[in-house]
Amino acid sequence: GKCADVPQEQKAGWASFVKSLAQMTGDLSSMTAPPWDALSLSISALRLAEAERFRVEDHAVTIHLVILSPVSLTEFPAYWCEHPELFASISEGQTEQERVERVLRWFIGTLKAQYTTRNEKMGSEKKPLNPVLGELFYGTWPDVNGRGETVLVVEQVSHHPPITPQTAYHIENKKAGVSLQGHSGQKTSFTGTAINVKQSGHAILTVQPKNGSAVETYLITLPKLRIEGIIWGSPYIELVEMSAIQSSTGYTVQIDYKGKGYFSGKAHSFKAVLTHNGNGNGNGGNGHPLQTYEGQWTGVATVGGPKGPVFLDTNIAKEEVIVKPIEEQDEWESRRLWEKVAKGIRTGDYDTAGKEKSRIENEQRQRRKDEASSGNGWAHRHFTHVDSDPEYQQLSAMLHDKLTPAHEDAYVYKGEQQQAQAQAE
Ligand code: HCR
Repeated sequence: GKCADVPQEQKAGWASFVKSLAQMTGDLSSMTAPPWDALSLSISALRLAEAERFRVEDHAVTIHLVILSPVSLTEFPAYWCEHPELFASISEGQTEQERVERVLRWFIGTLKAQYTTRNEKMGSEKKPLNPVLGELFYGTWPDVNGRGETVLVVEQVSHHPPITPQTAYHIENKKAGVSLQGHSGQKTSFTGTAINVKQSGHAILTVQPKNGSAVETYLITLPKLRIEGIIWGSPYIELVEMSAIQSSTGYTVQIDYKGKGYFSGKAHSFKAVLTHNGNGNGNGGNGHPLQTYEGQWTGVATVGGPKGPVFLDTNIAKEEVIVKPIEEQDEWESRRLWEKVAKGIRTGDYDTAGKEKSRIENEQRQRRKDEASSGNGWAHRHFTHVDSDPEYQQLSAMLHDKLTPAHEDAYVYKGEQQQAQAQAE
């Protein structure tokens, strides 16, 4: 075979990982616990990561295949804003339709960062660190050219079964009058060749239009994804099925995702259709398409057909979030909390990474036990849990194709004022 001179035990590493995925199927679909715990990537993957060395015969190069990422899932909400100018400019749209188009442009512009960053930075999709309850991530994007400063607050708000682990986030540009509030979690299942990931949660975008129009809200649903390339040892993401954007102004965007071999034949493709659910005056009312947008969420998208004008070129420069140096961080802030584990993974010292990871996990277990015996549960720092989100309820009712359940819970941002108050008390 191709890897003939790769020692047997090294080849076995990835194969046995894939096998272990297959054996998980039943558990994964039935359990709400973090899927990657079920993949038992904690200890065995650390060992596996150490063992994975493939030699590509023809070029005689050694590829180190490490499936662990040194980055926690609490950092991921930053991907929503790596184009802060697209986010800020939503409120500058002159009409309702222009604003929903700007929301779509910003949303499509986030996908590349959300789903391809690990491939770009680390060579393939990796298993992120599984956040602990109460883990925090703070960041900012500076005010450049008067666009206003954007501030990100993330908190891991649930962790333990039977509740699906959820990450809550709030992103706001006060000057622009644009904010995003959401939470997300994942449920996974293995198909035999790929991992299917269903995202739970949603996001609500709130916009105060610069022209003085009334405040608008937009429900953003989260796409399903599929991790392909597992058996080849080079996992990457493809988005599948669809997601939607529903505006309080009545505009709906339905976005269909397709990979290679479908309508465009290109990987990472999408087609979005804009409709309005109002009475309509012949132009787009009652769900008739008003406009379409298509292309690749990793490349160029056009308006009104593949030959139409450019809607968005996702290759525009992105701006990574700015985070305080680790020494100045709170002990619950992600990079400080995971510092030693991350360093271990980065430097290939999986022994230390493993030990540090166990230390954190044991400490968490003890905390939960203490909380159970004292009767004082963990309190969220930045968010308040609500069983049914009224904004979600209103907007999801406007979505024609019943893409979403009628009710969903939410984690509402407490805001700075309330937090200052809580701290003073
Ligand atoms: C599925 C995934 C964890 C969740 C990650 C999410 C869905 C988190 C919310 C972000 O907004 C978007 C996002 C992007 C990531 O692509 C996705 C991760 C990809 C892999 C990871 C699995 C749990 C790890 C599986 C292990 C494989 C790669 C070996």
